[in-house]
Amino acid sequence: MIDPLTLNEFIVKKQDEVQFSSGELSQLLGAITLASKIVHREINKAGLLDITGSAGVQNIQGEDQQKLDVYANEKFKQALALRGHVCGIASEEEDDFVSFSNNNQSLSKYVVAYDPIDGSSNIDVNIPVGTIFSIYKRKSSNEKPVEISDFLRFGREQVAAGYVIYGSSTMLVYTTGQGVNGFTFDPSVGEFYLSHENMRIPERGSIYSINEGNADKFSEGAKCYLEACKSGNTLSGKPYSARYVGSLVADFHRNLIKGGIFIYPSYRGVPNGKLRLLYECNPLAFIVEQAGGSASDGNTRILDLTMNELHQRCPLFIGSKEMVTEAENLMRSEI
Ligand code: P6P
Repeated sequence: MIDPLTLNEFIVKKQDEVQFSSGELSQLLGAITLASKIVHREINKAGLLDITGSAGVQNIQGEDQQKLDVYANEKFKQALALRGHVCGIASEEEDDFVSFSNNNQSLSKYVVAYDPIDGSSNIDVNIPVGTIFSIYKRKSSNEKPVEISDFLRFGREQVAAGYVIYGSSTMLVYTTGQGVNGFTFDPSVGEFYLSHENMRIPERGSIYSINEGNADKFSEGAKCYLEACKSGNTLSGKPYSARYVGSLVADFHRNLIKGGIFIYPSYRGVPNGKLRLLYECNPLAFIVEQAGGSASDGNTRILDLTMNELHQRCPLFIGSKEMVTEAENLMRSEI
Protein backbone atom coordinates (compact mmCIF):
# COMPACT_ATOMS: atom_id res chain seq x y z
CA MET A 1 0.00 0.00 0.00
CA ILE A 2 1.36 3.43 -0.96
CA ASP A 3 1.83 5.83 1.94
CA PRO A 4 -0.65 8.72 1.84
CA LEU A 5 0.76 12.07 0.78
CA THR A 6 2.65 14.08 3.35
CA LEU A 7 1.54 17.67 3.90
CA ASN A 8 4.39 19.04 1.80
CA GLU A 9 3.77 16.56 -1.03
CA PHE A 10 0.10 17.59 -1.01
CA ILE A 11 0.97 21.30 -1.13
CA VAL A 12 3.30 20.74 -4.10
CA LYS A 13 0.65 18.65 -5.86
CA LYS A 14 -1.98 21.37 -5.38
CA GLN A 15 0.42 24.24 -5.99
CA ASP A 16 -1.25 25.56 -9.14
CA GLU A 17 -4.57 25.89 -7.30
CA VAL A 18 -3.56 28.43 -4.70
CA GLN A 19 -2.56 32.06 -4.69
CA PHE A 20 0.77 31.42 -3.01
CA SER A 21 4.03 31.13 -4.90
CA SER A 22 5.64 27.70 -4.98
CA GLY A 23 7.48 27.81 -1.69
CA GLU A 24 5.50 30.34 0.32
CA LEU A 25 2.61 28.17 1.46
CA SER A 26 4.97 25.28 2.15
CA GLN A 27 7.14 27.47 4.32
CA LEU A 28 4.20 29.15 6.05
CA LEU A 29 2.58 25.82 6.89
CA GLY A 30 5.99 24.35 7.58
CA ALA A 31 6.55 26.93 10.31
CA ILE A 32 3.12 26.22 11.76
CA THR A 33 3.55 22.44 11.67
CA LEU A 34 7.02 22.69 13.22
CA ALA A 35 5.65 24.64 16.17
CA SER A 36 2.65 22.31 16.41
CA LYS A 37 4.94 19.24 16.59
CA ILE A 38 6.80 20.87 19.49
CA VAL A 39 3.53 21.75 21.23
CA HIS A 40 2.24 18.21 20.58
CA ARG A 41 5.32 16.83 22.35
CA GLU A 42 4.84 19.05 25.40
CA ILE A 43 1.09 18.44 25.65
CA ASN A 44 1.65 14.70 25.57
CA LYS A 45 4.01 14.99 28.56
CA ALA A 46 1.91 17.60 30.37
CA GLY A 47 1.30 15.42 33.41
CA LEU A 48 5.02 14.69 33.77
CA LEU A 49 6.36 18.19 33.27
CA ASP A 50 5.84 21.37 35.20
CA ILE A 51 4.17 22.85 32.15
CA THR A 52 0.53 22.77 33.12
CA GLY A 53 -1.34 25.09 35.40
CA SER A 54 -1.26 28.85 35.58
CA ALA A 55 1.73 30.91 34.61
CA GLY A 56 0.73 33.39 37.29
CA VAL A 57 -0.01 36.16 34.78
CA GLN A 58 -3.10 37.25 32.86
CA ASN A 59 -3.41 38.00 29.15
CA ILE A 60 -5.13 41.06 27.70
CA GLN A 61 -8.38 39.14 27.90
CA GLY A 62 -7.99 39.05 31.67
CA GLU A 63 -7.65 35.27 31.47
CA ASP A 64 -5.06 33.38 33.51
CA GLN A 65 -2.31 32.42 31.09
CA GLN A 66 -1.48 28.75 31.39
CA LYS A 67 2.20 27.87 31.24
CA LEU A 68 1.61 26.07 27.98
CA ASP A 69 -0.12 29.13 26.49
CA VAL A 70 3.05 31.13 27.02
CA TYR A 71 5.31 28.33 25.80
CA ALA A 72 3.23 27.63 22.68
CA ASN A 73 2.91 31.32 21.86
CA GLU A 74 6.69 31.67 21.84
CA LYS A 75 7.17 28.57 19.68
CA PHE A 76 4.71 29.74 17.02
CA LYS A 77 6.17 33.26 17.08
CA GLN A 78 9.75 31.99 16.72
CA ALA A 79 8.86 29.58 13.92
CA LEU A 80 6.95 32.22 11.95
CA ALA A 81 9.63 34.87 12.52
CA LEU A 82 12.40 32.61 11.22
CA ARG A 83 10.80 30.61 8.45
CA GLY A 84 7.59 31.84 7.20
CA HIS A 85 7.46 34.82 4.79
CA VAL A 86 5.73 36.65 7.64
CA CYS A 87 6.14 40.36 8.46
CA GLY A 88 4.12 40.25 11.66
CA ILE A 89 1.76 38.26 13.88
CA ALA A 90 -1.15 38.79 16.22
CA SER A 91 -1.84 36.31 19.00
CA GLU A 92 -4.40 35.80 21.73
CA GLU A 93 -1.42 35.88 24.10
CA GLU A 94 0.00 39.19 22.83
CA ASP A 95 -1.55 42.52 23.86
CA ASP A 96 -0.66 44.08 20.48
CA PHE A 97 0.52 42.79 17.11
CA VAL A 98 4.23 41.91 16.80
CA SER A 99 6.26 43.29 13.89
CA PHE A 100 9.12 41.13 12.59
CA SER A 101 11.71 43.66 11.50
CA ASN A 102 14.93 41.65 11.50
CA ASN A 103 16.66 40.46 8.31
CA ASN A 104 14.12 41.91 5.86
CA GLN A 105 11.20 40.10 7.51
CA SER A 106 9.39 43.44 7.45
CA LEU A 107 9.30 43.18 3.63
CA SER A 108 7.50 39.82 3.74
CA LYS A 109 4.06 39.44 2.24
CA TYR A 110 1.98 37.69 4.90
CA VAL A 111 0.60 38.30 8.38
CA VAL A 112 -0.56 35.49 10.65
CA ALA A 113 -3.03 35.66 13.54
CA TYR A 114 -3.25 32.70 15.89
CA ASP A 115 -4.57 31.34 19.14
CA PRO A 116 -1.64 29.18 20.18
CA ILE A 117 -3.54 26.94 22.57
CA ASP A 118 -7.29 27.34 22.55
CA GLY A 119 -8.95 25.73 25.55
CA SER A 120 -5.68 25.44 27.45
CA SER A 121 -7.40 25.10 30.82
CA ASN A 122 -8.46 21.64 29.61
CA ILE A 123 -4.89 20.35 29.37
CA ASP A 124 -4.74 19.46 33.06
CA VAL A 125 -7.70 17.13 32.59
CA ASN A 126 -6.60 15.55 29.30
CA ILE A 127 -9.33 17.13 27.17
CA PRO A 128 -8.33 17.91 23.55
CA VAL A 129 -7.10 21.44 22.88
CA GLY A 130 -6.16 23.20 19.67
CA THR A 131 -4.20 25.86 17.82
CA ILE A 132 -6.14 28.08 15.39
CA PHE A 133 -4.45 30.20 12.70
CA SER A 134 -5.43 32.72 10.04
CA ILE A 135 -3.25 34.06 7.18
CA TYR A 136 -3.67 37.31 5.22
CA LYS A 137 -1.62 39.04 2.58
CA ARG A 138 -0.51 42.36 4.07
CA LYS A 139 -2.32 45.47 2.80
CA SER A 140 0.32 48.04 3.75
CA SER A 141 3.39 48.74 1.62
CA ASN A 142 6.13 46.18 2.20
CA GLU A 143 8.59 49.06 2.23
CA LYS A 144 7.53 49.66 5.83
CA PRO A 145 6.96 47.52 8.92
CA VAL A 146 3.57 45.88 9.32
CA GLU A 147 0.71 48.04 10.59
CA ILE A 148 -2.48 47.44 12.57
CA SER A 149 -4.45 47.86 9.33
CA ASP A 150 -2.87 44.61 8.12
CA PHE A 151 -4.73 42.76 10.89
CA LEU A 152 -8.06 44.62 11.08
CA ARG A 153 -9.48 42.87 8.02
CA PHE A 154 -12.66 41.17 6.83
CA GLY A 155 -12.46 37.41 7.31
CA ARG A 156 -13.31 37.00 3.63
CA GLU A 157 -9.83 38.42 2.85
CA GLN A 158 -8.05 35.43 4.40
CA VAL A 159 -5.76 33.53 2.02
CA ALA A 160 -5.49 30.51 4.31
CA ALA A 161 -6.77 29.31 7.68
CA GLY A 162 -6.50 26.17 9.74
CA TYR A 163 -6.33 24.52 13.09
CA VAL A 164 -4.36 21.82 14.85
CA ILE A 165 -6.27 19.56 17.23
CA TYR A 166 -4.19 17.84 19.92
CA GLY A 167 -6.56 14.98 20.65
CA SER A 168 -6.47 11.17 20.52
CA SER A 169 -4.34 11.95 17.50
CA THR A 170 -2.90 15.29 16.43
CA MET A 171 -4.40 16.62 13.21
CA LEU A 172 -3.85 19.66 11.04
CA VAL A 173 -6.91 20.84 9.07
CA TYR A 174 -6.54 23.77 6.67
CA THR A 175 -7.96 25.57 3.65
CA THR A 176 -6.55 27.98 1.07
CA GLY A 177 -9.96 28.54 -0.46
CA GLN A 178 -9.80 25.32 -2.50
CA GLY A 179 -11.66 23.04 -0.09
CA VAL A 180 -10.63 21.62 3.28
CA ASN A 181 -8.10 18.87 3.88
CA GLY A 182 -7.02 17.10 7.07
CA PHE A 183 -3.62 15.62 7.91
CA THR A 184 -2.88 13.27 10.79
CA PHE A 185 0.47 13.45 12.58
CA ASP A 186 2.54 10.26 12.80
CA PRO A 187 4.93 10.95 15.70
CA SER A 188 7.04 7.91 14.83
CA VAL A 189 7.93 9.57 11.52
CA GLY A 190 7.42 13.21 12.48
CA GLU A 191 5.19 13.81 9.45
CA PHE A 192 1.61 14.94 8.88
CA TYR A 193 -0.08 12.56 6.38
CA LEU A 194 -3.22 13.27 4.33
CA SER A 195 -6.01 11.41 6.14
CA HIS A 196 -9.17 13.44 5.42
CA GLU A 197 -9.21 14.65 1.77
CA ASN A 198 -11.80 17.24 0.69
CA MET A 199 -13.67 17.38 4.03
CA ARG A 200 -17.37 18.25 3.75
CA ILE A 201 -19.64 19.02 6.69
CA PRO A 202 -23.06 17.28 6.49
CA GLU A 203 -25.83 19.74 5.53
CA ARG A 204 -27.59 18.70 8.72
CA GLY A 205 -26.64 16.83 11.86
CA SER A 206 -28.15 16.03 15.23
CA ILE A 207 -25.61 17.58 17.60
CA TYR A 208 -25.88 20.97 19.27
CA SER A 209 -23.00 22.39 21.27
CA ILE A 210 -23.72 25.24 23.68
CA ASN A 211 -22.90 25.90 27.33
CA GLU A 212 -26.35 25.50 28.87
CA GLY A 213 -24.98 26.63 32.21
CA ASN A 214 -25.50 30.17 30.91
CA ALA A 215 -29.10 29.50 29.79
CA ASP A 216 -30.81 31.67 32.40
CA LYS A 217 -28.90 34.63 30.93
CA PHE A 218 -29.75 33.80 27.30
CA SER A 219 -32.10 35.89 25.17
CA GLU A 220 -35.65 34.63 24.71
CA GLY A 221 -34.66 33.58 21.19
CA ALA A 222 -31.76 31.49 22.43
CA LYS A 223 -33.97 29.89 25.11
CA CYS A 224 -36.54 29.11 22.40
CA TYR A 225 -33.87 27.48 20.25
CA LEU A 226 -32.56 25.45 23.20
CA GLU A 227 -36.10 24.22 23.90
CA ALA A 228 -36.51 23.19 20.27
CA CYS A 229 -33.25 21.21 20.37
CA LYS A 230 -34.55 19.26 23.38
CA SER A 231 -38.19 18.84 22.34
CA GLY A 232 -37.49 17.72 18.80
CA ASN A 233 -39.23 20.71 17.23
CA THR A 234 -36.35 20.82 14.77
CA LEU A 235 -35.54 20.11 11.14
CA SER A 236 -34.93 16.47 11.92
CA GLY A 237 -38.22 16.20 13.86
CA LYS A 238 -36.46 14.64 16.83
CA PRO A 239 -34.38 15.95 19.73
CA TYR A 240 -30.74 16.79 19.09
CA SER A 241 -27.91 15.37 21.19
CA ALA A 242 -26.03 17.80 23.44
CA ARG A 243 -22.25 17.61 23.11
CA TYR A 244 -20.10 20.34 24.69
CA VAL A 245 -16.39 19.77 25.38
CA GLY A 246 -15.58 23.33 26.39
CA SER A 247 -12.75 23.32 23.87
CA LEU A 248 -13.74 25.15 20.67
CA VAL A 249 -11.47 23.23 18.30
CA ALA A 250 -12.68 19.86 19.68
CA ASP A 251 -16.36 20.85 19.43
CA PHE A 252 -15.84 22.33 15.95
CA HIS A 253 -13.85 19.34 14.63
CA ARG A 254 -16.46 16.82 15.80
CA ASN A 255 -19.27 18.83 14.20
CA LEU A 256 -17.24 19.26 10.98
CA ILE A 257 -17.04 15.50 10.62
CA LYS A 258 -20.41 14.40 12.04
CA GLY A 259 -22.55 17.45 11.33
CA GLY A 260 -23.92 19.73 14.02
CA ILE A 261 -23.93 23.29 15.29
CA PHE A 262 -21.75 25.09 17.83
CA ILE A 263 -23.14 28.24 19.40
CA TYR A 264 -21.44 30.73 21.67
CA PRO A 265 -24.11 33.47 21.81
CA SER A 266 -24.09 36.85 23.43
CA TYR A 267 -26.02 36.83 26.70
CA ARG A 268 -26.65 39.04 29.72
CA GLY A 269 -23.30 40.31 30.92
CA VAL A 270 -21.50 39.01 27.80
CA PRO A 271 -22.83 41.34 25.07
CA ASN A 272 -20.42 40.23 22.33
CA GLY A 273 -20.04 36.59 23.29
CA LYS A 274 -16.66 35.22 24.38
CA LEU A 275 -14.86 34.12 21.22
CA ARG A 276 -12.48 36.34 19.29
CA LEU A 277 -13.13 37.31 15.68
CA LEU A 278 -9.53 37.53 14.40
CA TYR A 279 -8.00 34.23 15.50
CA GLU A 280 -10.97 32.02 16.42
CA CYS A 281 -14.19 32.89 14.55
CA ASN A 282 -12.80 34.05 11.18
CA PRO A 283 -10.45 31.10 10.55
CA LEU A 284 -13.09 28.52 11.56
CA ALA A 285 -15.70 30.36 9.49
CA PHE A 286 -13.42 30.22 6.42
CA ILE A 287 -12.92 26.48 6.98
CA VAL A 288 -16.57 25.66 7.57
CA GLU A 289 -17.73 27.60 4.48
CA GLN A 290 -15.11 25.82 2.38
CA ALA A 291 -16.51 22.53 3.73
CA GLY A 292 -20.08 23.52 2.78
CA GLY A 293 -21.25 24.84 6.14
CA SER A 294 -21.91 28.36 7.41
CA ALA A 295 -20.96 30.72 10.22
CA SER A 296 -22.66 33.87 11.48
CA ASP A 297 -22.98 35.99 14.57
CA GLY A 298 -26.68 35.14 14.57
CA ASN A 299 -27.41 37.76 11.91
CA THR A 300 -24.34 38.54 9.80
CA ARG A 301 -21.91 36.22 8.03
CA ILE A 302 -18.77 36.02 10.20
CA LEU A 303 -16.49 36.62 7.22
CA ASP A 304 -18.27 39.93 6.51
CA LEU A 305 -18.00 41.36 10.03
CA THR A 306 -16.06 44.61 10.37
CA MET A 307 -13.08 44.28 12.71
CA ASN A 308 -12.35 47.41 14.76
CA GLU A 309 -9.94 46.01 17.32
CA LEU A 310 -7.46 43.17 17.48
CA HIS A 311 -9.13 41.14 20.25
CA GLN A 312 -12.70 41.93 19.26
CA ARG A 313 -15.26 39.35 20.38
CA CYS A 314 -18.35 38.24 18.49
CA PRO A 315 -21.18 35.72 18.97
CA LEU A 316 -20.61 32.53 16.95
CA PHE A 317 -23.13 30.21 15.27
CA ILE A 318 -21.13 27.72 13.19
CA GLY A 319 -21.64 24.32 11.59
CA SER A 320 -24.07 22.54 9.26
CA LYS A 321 -25.69 25.08 6.98
CA GLU A 322 -29.31 24.01 7.60
CA MET A 323 -28.79 23.97 11.37
CA VAL A 324 -27.23 27.44 11.44
CA THR A 325 -30.16 28.79 9.39
CA GLU A 326 -32.64 27.04 11.69
CA ALA A 327 -31.00 28.55 14.78
CA GLU A 328 -30.90 32.04 13.23
CA ASN A 329 -34.59 31.85 12.26
CA LEU A 330 -35.73 30.55 15.65
CA MET A 331 -33.74 33.17 17.51
CA ARG A 332 -35.01 35.99 15.29
CA SER A 333 -38.59 34.83 15.71
CA GLU A 334 -38.41 35.49 19.43
CA ILE A 335 -36.78 38.92 19.31
P1 P6P B 1 -17.23 28.46 28.41
C1 P6P B 1 -11.90 27.94 25.95
O1 P6P B 1 -11.64 28.79 27.05
C2 P6P B 1 -12.77 28.71 24.99
O2 P6P B 1 -12.12 29.86 24.55
C3 P6P B 1 -13.18 27.83 23.81
O3 P6P B 1 -12.20 26.90 23.48
C4 P6P B 1 -14.46 27.18 24.32
O4 P6P B 1 -15.35 26.85 23.27
C5 P6P B 1 -15.06 28.26 25.21
O5 P6P B 1 -13.98 29.08 25.66
C6 P6P B 1 -15.74 27.66 26.41
O6 P6P B 1 -16.25 28.75 27.16
O7 P6P B 1 -17.71 29.84 28.82
O8 P6P B 1 -18.38 27.61 27.88
O9 P6P B 1 -16.42 27.75 29.44
